[in-house]
Amino acid sequence: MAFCLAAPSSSEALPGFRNFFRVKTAYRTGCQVCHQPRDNRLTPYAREYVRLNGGFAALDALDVMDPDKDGFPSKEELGFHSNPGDARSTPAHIGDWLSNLTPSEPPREILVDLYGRIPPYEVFERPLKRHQAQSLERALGQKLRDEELFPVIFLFNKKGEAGAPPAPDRGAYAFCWGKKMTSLFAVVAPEGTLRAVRFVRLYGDQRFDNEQYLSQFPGRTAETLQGVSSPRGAEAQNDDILSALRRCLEIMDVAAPVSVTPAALKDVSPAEDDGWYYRPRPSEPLPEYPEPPLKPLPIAPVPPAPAEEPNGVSPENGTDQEPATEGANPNTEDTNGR
Ligand SMILES: [Ca+2]
Repeated sequence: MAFCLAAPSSSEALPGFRNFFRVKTAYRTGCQVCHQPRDNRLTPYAREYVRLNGGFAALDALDVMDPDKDGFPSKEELGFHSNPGDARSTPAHIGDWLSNLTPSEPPREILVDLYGRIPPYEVFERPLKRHQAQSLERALGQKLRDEELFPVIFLFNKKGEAGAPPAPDRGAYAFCWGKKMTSLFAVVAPEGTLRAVRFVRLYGDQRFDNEQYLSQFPGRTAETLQGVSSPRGAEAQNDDILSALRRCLEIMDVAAPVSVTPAALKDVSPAEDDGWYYRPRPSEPLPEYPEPPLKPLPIAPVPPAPAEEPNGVSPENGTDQEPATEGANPNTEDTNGR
């Protein structure tokens, strides 16, 4: 069995991070705020985000900073949909970084490793509700990170296969936030036990990414993760990994339990939900940049308003204002194998 440090595609950002950032911007962005498109290295914006220990507090602090040193504070850039992580993108020349946004994807190489191919999958994206987060924190005995409030969960083998199992495998990214920042992908079988764990990115002790270590995970649950033994001398990093995985499994169980129904498989914009989510503070008026004029934003147009019923009530609930970027992506079908 091959274990590898997966080489993420140039567009990859962990989907949870991207959704988290979307709460900041109120529009969907690409991964290039935080990753260099050429080699996936962190941008100045992301390096500063990490240095500030992430979360909403870091985003707030970054508002008044200019990490890409293009002369525009991040908050101003985001107001104009320019990229605060790329000096070539400014309010006057935002570039095309918001075109061709990719949908959230599971790690392809890891799926092939686990299943022998990329199985059909659905994506479940819904922020944790406040009561869900609070009960999780009580159960875990620790606070969730801000980024963890925006889980992205993949449901495999949900449909489209003859003889597909009645309940899907579920998969999600887990992220270790610590001295050795590391990301993993965990797949859980319908009965609630781990099917496999793989590293997406591993920094620090490379002995974690071997069969001896990873073979300890199948069959375990959040409760039995502590039995996973560490490479000698790397106990602190092992604790970080197990803690991140435990939170990931608990979040998965709360956000997308095995009984999750197709009707729930809807991408919900955080702005539509209960109102407790982070909102950027009201901003001061932005200066004008008349020369050259701002181009139309390169994002998918808002779909035409639905026809009104005779009673004047829209047949849709009318709250989903998210541009249909993902559905319009020609790669979606290939990605999902549908
Ligand atoms: Ca800037």
